[in-house]
Amino acid sequence: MCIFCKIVKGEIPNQTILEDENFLAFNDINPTRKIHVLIIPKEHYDSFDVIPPNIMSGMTEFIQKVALKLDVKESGYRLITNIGKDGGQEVHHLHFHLIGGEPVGRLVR
Ligand code: IU
Repeated sequence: MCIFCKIVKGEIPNQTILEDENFLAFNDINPTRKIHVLIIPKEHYDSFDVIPPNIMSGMTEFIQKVALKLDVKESGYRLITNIGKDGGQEVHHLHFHLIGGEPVGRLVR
């Protein structure tokens, strides 16, 4: 079973920010910004690339609630989802990184 599925089942502890029947938001174990939260569907999908489109509407609504709870709606934040090898994905259970709490900087090469 994948590590995020174990987190969903409560077999590995996490710092939960928000949870509902279908989604979970928890602090990244290795934060890169003041706020670094991972948002996942409880059901396992390897990545954004393979999720049914209808999952995204619930996910969008949930992410907006997470942003509200983190109080970053006014200041702004960045959402990232890494996909596959070139995308730098390390955990193969779909997750969005929500980072913020400070200016996160531009995407530069
Ligand atoms: P990526 O998009 O797959 O590269 O990101 C995986 C993230 O999952 C990364 O930021 C890790 O710090 C984070 N993480 C975690 O929060 N808890 C864990 O048990 C593991 C990884 I493994």
